[in-house]
Amino acid sequence: MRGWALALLLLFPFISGVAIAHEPDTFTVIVRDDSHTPTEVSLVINDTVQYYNVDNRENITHEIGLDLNGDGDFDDTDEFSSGILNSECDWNNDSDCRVAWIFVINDTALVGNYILSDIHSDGTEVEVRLNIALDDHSVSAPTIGECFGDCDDEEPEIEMKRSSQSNLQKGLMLAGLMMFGGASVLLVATLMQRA
Ligand SMILES: [Ca+2]
Repeated sequence: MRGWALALLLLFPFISGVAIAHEPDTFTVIVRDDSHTPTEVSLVINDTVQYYNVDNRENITHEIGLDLNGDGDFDDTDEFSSGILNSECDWNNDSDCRVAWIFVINDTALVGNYILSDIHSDGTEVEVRLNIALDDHSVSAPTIGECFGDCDDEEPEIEMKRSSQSNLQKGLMLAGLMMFGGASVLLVATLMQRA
């Protein structure tokens, strides 16, 4: 009898732990020659997303990742990628060959909304949207008097991390900055004239 009680006591933390924690989900994305199905995945920390390559065109491989500086590779600071994804593998002769990218989201540093790139070996690029949020269950409800909804200024903004900002966009940003700088100089000059 005492043994049973002890066993229940030992089991209880596990049972209650399972009840509270978010059940990790696994999402599968089918990687085709011109698109992904689904085109966008939203998940939370501890979930897994797997990108499964079914593009069986001859000699075409895929690589999916975050190309922050848009230079066509995934090797720079804060970038990450799937590595090369083939459509089929001969694992007897090549044990490193991969057909799927199994991305386990286990780091809160990954939270953010991503526009990843699927860069094909022929240079074609497909946009891949991946949204990673914190597990809602770990966030307690606001206490009375605190704000619900969009009246809260302190709501942390979800960071957008985008692959491959084009040179045109960079040029436009630079032009904008230069115009702003020019306007500031004019303003200062006008104020000094008045003084
Ligand atoms: Ca890069």
